[in-house]
Amino acid sequence: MSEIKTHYRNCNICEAMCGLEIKFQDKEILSIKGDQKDPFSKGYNCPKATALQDFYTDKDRLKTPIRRTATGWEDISWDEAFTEITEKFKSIQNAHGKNALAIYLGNPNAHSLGNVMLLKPFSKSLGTINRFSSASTDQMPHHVASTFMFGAGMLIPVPDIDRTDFMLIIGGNPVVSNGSMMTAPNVIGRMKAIQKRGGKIVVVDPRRTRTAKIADQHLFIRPEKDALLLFAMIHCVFANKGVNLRHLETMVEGLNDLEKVAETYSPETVAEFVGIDATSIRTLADDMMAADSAVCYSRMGASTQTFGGLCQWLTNVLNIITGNCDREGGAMFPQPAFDLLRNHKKGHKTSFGQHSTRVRKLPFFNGEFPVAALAEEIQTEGEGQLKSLITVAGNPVLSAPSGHKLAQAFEGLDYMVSVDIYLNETTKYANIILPGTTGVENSHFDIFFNSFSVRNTVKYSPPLFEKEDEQRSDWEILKEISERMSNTAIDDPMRKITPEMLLDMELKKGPYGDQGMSLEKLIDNPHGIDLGPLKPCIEDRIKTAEGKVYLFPQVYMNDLPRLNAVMAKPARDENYPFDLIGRRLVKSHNTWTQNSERLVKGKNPCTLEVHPEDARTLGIKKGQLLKVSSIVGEIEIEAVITDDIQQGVVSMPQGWGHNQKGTKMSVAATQPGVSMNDLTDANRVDILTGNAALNGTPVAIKIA
Ligand SMILES: Nc1nc2c(c(=O)[nH]1)N[C@H]1C(S)=C(S)[C@@H](COP(=O)(O)OP(=O)(O)OC[C@H]3O[C@@H](n4cnc5c(=O)[nH]c(N)nc54)[C@H](O)[C@@H]3O)O[C@H]1N2
Ligand SMILES: Nc1nc2c(c(=O)[nH]1)N[C@H]1C(S)=C(S)[C@@H](COP(=O)(O)OP(=O)(O)OC[C@H]3O[C@@H](n4cnc5c(=O)[nH]c(N)nc54)[C@H](O)[C@@H]3O)O[C@H]1N2
Ligand code: SF4
Ligand SMILES: [Mo]
Repeated sequence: MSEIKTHYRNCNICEAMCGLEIKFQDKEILSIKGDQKDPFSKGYNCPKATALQDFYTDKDRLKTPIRRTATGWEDISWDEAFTEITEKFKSIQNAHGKNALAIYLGNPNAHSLGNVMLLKPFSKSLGTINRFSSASTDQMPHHVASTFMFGAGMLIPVPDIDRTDFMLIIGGNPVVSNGSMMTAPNVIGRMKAIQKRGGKIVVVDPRRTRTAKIADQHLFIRPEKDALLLFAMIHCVFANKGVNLRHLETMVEGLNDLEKVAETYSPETVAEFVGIDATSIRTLADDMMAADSAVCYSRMGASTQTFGGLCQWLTNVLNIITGNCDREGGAMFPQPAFDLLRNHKKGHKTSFGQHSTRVRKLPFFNGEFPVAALAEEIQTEGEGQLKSLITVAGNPVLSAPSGHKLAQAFEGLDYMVSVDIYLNETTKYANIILPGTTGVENSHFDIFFNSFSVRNTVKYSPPLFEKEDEQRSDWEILKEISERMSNTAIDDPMRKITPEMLLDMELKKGPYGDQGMSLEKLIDNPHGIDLGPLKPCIEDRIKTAEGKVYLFPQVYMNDLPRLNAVMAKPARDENYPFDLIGRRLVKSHNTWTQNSERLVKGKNPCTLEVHPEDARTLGIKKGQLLKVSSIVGEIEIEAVITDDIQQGVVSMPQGWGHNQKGTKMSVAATQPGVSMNDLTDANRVDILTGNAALNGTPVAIKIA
């Protein structure tokens, strides 16, 4: 046995970028703890970090390619796999056109240096317009709002949580999720610090979440009514002469138009629909205006709903007109060392809506179509029908709306490939699975999450363990497919390029390049480097043609009749009288971490929360099995009775349902749960952005 050594790296499971200290001996991990010397996370980590070890040692994890045959899966060599895949892809594209091949990219791609670097050339080499990703079940409305208001989808304002005096959290549960579109390790500590310095936190959520329990105030809201609440708050700001644009005075366009429209959304007009009384709405607006600095932060609950687009726009509007955009304690723009906007020209025309999906006409944006349209694009015959698919680090059968229907669509594909570490609910439909290395076997750099971070920091993590001979990294897999699909010459210099080479170049050309930023510098600083608090920088960072901030882009104006129609409709669907919303759990991450014994052990967490009054009306007892049905499907799930959930609303976790035949996740199968996305309806989308409306799904409940 050799000596015990220490390795430092960032955890790449969620967006928080916690620094970890890993003790190891030979190829065995002895302990995983928070790295006290990480300047950003300062020793914080959540229970999922220790499971990095479990993913590494997982017996179910695939390490070499496998191929589906009539009698089961067989191991094949990498060369055989790549040869078959490229032959099949090419012949399908020859027969049905380039666009007959689709790509689906899942969430872990965003958490991988190599994948982020390779995805562009990879997509290009496949030559198809049909790319889909988990972003359209997540944060698409944020990017659309930034595109139209600030000129670039990746120019996302994030809450300056460490300096704010007032934080309004709408549809986010960062105490459990550890923050999203807000990279902030130890969010609980940062929230408590707001309160310690005399500030206030208000949570708006149909569920009394752990975040709501820590906050100073919690307001229950009816699902999908956030746009009305935000409009009413904006109404109050105008009515109270509270508009204060500060240094954005000369940049902001559209204020008068906005004022006129906001006039119609008084707190009294919207209160009944929102489920929050007019006085509370007025007080909320007053509190935000009165605070020395304030920020409204809205997340998943406000994005994955039928008005996600309007919600993210109105959130930005509220921050701007209260003088809290690009200002300390407000919503600020990070300045990462790897600047994704380095080559983004001012006034660059957005791809939003340049194309639309064949069947339902949902909008193209940022190089992709909404995943809510994937099943129909596979199943609807005719010119442009999808015949083949490659998924990379994604599990849409469990993660996308109407996932069970997507599974049926996958069954009908001519050929499917998955780049994934597990044989799971999605990859079981593939003809070939190509497993990459993961977690501690990879080098890491957070390209995306530094762009959403509440503090500018930078860190590079080398691999902890060398990969085994038979293994390949995800990026090597993507690169090989790209080279074979585009017939790259053997002596082409591009073949030699590695993610590290590109990273080093970006760091040197980036905003800290003149201060000596480079990969070498990061290797010399294994705990990471602090680049300081966020700074006002909108004049330098804005990407609109004239350097203006557009407060009221036409796309949002066009969407208002849809919002107004909500106030003319009965609140409840008689057949499906409950609103289903999702919930995240401390010990699971989306659909894929449930194969870690220490994360899943204990009581079944996949339960339906029901309000005591609703339980009484329906005669439901604690622990009883319920049948929950929606327009697209039905599941059976155990009841939990709690007044943490609003009356008329029920909540269940997302990412479960690991009980399917033909999968190989033996630990997950012992605690399978059921899939929320067997109930969510792919036809319920935010029409503006194409984002899936996962929250607010109308459901019926009865005792099973
Ligand atoms: N109802 C409902 N649905 C939701 C949500 C919700 O709140 N409610 N949330 C949505 C959100 S925010 C998201 S981001 C999506 C996520 O949607 P997806 O990205 O489709 O789902 P994940 O569970 O993240 O899938 C990750 C996949 O990557 C594989 N994997 C893990 N690590 C690696 C790796 O290093 N390399 C490779 N190649 N594969 C790897 C896993 O085995 C798994 O198959 O789900 C969405 N779906
Ligand atoms: N432990 C853990 N952490 C995670 C993940 C995980 O699966 N597990 N997933 C990661 C991913 S991919 C993401 S994108 C982030 C998401 O991070 P968050 O957005 O913080 O996480 P959610 O728990 O989805 O929070 C959504 C909240 O919106 C509420 N909600 C539902 N519908 C509505 C509505 O109509 N209006 C309002 N106002 N609220 C509503 C829900 O009750 C919930 O509290 O979390 C990340 N972190
Ligand atoms: S909060 Fe996120 S980044 Fe931090 S240890 Fe947990 S999973 Fe990893
Ligand atoms: Mo996500």
